[in-house]
Amino acid sequence: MTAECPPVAIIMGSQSDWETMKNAADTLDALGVDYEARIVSAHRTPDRMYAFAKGARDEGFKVIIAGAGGAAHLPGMVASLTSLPVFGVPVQSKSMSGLDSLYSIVQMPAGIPVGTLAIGRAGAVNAALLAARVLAVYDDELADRLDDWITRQTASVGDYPVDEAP
Ligand code: RP5
Repeated sequence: MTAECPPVAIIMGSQSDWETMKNAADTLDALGVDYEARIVSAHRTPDRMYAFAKGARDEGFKVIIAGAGGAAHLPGMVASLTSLPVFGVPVQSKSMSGLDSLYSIVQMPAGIPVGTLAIGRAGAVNAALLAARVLAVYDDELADRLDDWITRQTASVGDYPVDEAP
């Protein structure tokens, strides 16, 4: 018996991207959405990337979150090889603070869509929330969990600023 494929694939170009992409994984955990995280590099493991992207729909994935930094071709290349929705997370690079990653991911030519998020942690969290919102279109229980998440976030915002511990 084969285990059921989780709905979300979180892929990244390098082990070094995990620190950022773990924020997407943690967010999906909080929402009770299953995922699988894999290292898939457009440049260092092009055959792995091709096999993953071509097979992702048949494997059972519904949404792909792809994080990469620098010359960040991974989200665009994967989007060119699958009809699944792809959300791209620009990982903050050392040399250009992630602007290189952002421009590499966001400037897709017409016809190959990548939903591009913010650089770094915010992008990873929001990619997970967007993936969950896509899945929640046909999943009322997940929609309820998303509503609860939003309610908790709202409740966590204080009315007045306080001094934080040094
Ligand atoms: C990209 O190159 C990866 O997505 C990563 O953000 C960046 C640097 O990779 P490492 O040299 O840290 O493996 O392909």
